[in-house]
Amino acid sequence: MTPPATKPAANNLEAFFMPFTANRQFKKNPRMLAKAKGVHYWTPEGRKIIDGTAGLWCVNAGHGREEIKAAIAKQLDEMDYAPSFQMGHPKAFELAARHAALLPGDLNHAFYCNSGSEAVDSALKIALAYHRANGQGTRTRFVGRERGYHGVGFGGISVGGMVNNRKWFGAMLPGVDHLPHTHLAKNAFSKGQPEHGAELADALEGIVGLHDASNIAAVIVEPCAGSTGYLPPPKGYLERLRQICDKHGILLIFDEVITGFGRLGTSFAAEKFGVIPDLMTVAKGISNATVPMGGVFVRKTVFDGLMNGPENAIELFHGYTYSAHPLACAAASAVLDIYRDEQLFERSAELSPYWEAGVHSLKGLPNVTDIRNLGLAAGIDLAPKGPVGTRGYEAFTKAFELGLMVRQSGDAIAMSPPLVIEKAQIDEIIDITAKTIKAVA
Ligand code: PXG
Repeated sequence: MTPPATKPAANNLEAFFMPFTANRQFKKNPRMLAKAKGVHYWTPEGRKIIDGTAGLWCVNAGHGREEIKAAIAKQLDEMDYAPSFQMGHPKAFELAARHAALLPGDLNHAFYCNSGSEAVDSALKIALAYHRANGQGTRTRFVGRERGYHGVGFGGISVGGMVNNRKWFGAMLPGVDHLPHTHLAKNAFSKGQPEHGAELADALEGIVGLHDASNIAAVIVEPCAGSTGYLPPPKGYLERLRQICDKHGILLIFDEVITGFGRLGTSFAAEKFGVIPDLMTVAKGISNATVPMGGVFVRKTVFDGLMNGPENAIELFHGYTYSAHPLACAAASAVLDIYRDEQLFERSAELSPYWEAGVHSLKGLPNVTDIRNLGLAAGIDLAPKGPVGTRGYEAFTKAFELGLMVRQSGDAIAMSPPLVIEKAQIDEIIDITAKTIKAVA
């Protein structure tokens, strides 16, 4: 059948199967967004909402950037699509060279895909292929972390540590262990990196003791856990993880889908903490969320390790139809220009103390049991009220009603405004958050 001539009524919400949403509840009382510019959204009725979360942690340079629009339009005029399998187009190579120049240490190769979930699956596969190419094909196990979020592919949920994202889906990757999460009660209300918990990284030694390093391919962690409600790494934790991985020849993967591209006041968390992973996954801010894009940044040693067969052999049997899509590459390159010209990573660092003071001013409000921050993001824990997530959901909907977009994870709310936010707008976010917390008491 050809598509029907008539369009369905504009208010027919039935057909769209919404992701990560209570479909029936939403469709009874929808929250719609119709327009975005700068750090604001507007509802179809014209109500203005301040974007406290940069969309879903992704619109780092703010909404409606003309420069990105122009770059995408120009690319669309020139060439809409080109394959990247045994073919190439200049923008992909240019973008990879620019990313390599931005990356810390010897991370200097870029593999592209279309989302964070794909980036994670790609990184896990690159790790396996690398070990096999180097005569260590027994290294097939992965280590993730409790409360980790690595997207929704089967690889990502296997190494991830969010129970609701795992419990429905049965079969997962075999051979995965999890480090303990780093949320310690004694670190409550820490400003920036918490003092306690570096020793939690030592659990990796236990896992090595159980399976032997010769069976372990890689460890994957978010340098600062995002989705679970924002957990900055304890001081010394990432350094310790790096040391243990080095000692045992285990690859370290940083999932920087949220921390990449300025969120922590540096290009990447790897730069901020001075800890260089072997592989880094990115998405979101890479294209300012205009065209879907993800990537895996690969250290020279890992890339070189894969380049050791005959020259006519494909080194990695992996890729996507839309790997390095020309529109995504054009957008990502324009985004890099904005980050550079407007010094947005530096701006994020400069605003961080103001942001920190703002979010910690919420201490003492009813039911606030912890506040965490690092860079331009924060997590606020609220004491549960009845089933887990009840108060969190109330806070999320109340904030939206009061004109602020936040994220909810259980009974925590997370915020991560666009890096172009002004101080007065931070004040507004804090003010509405305070009103929200009081309203859900
Ligand atoms: N890794 C990390 C660290 C992420 O935060 C992904 C991978 C997956 O990316 P894609 O592009 O496949 O969604 C993510 C995504 C939230 C929220 O509310 C977080 C994400 C996505 C949607 C909502 O915290 N992170």
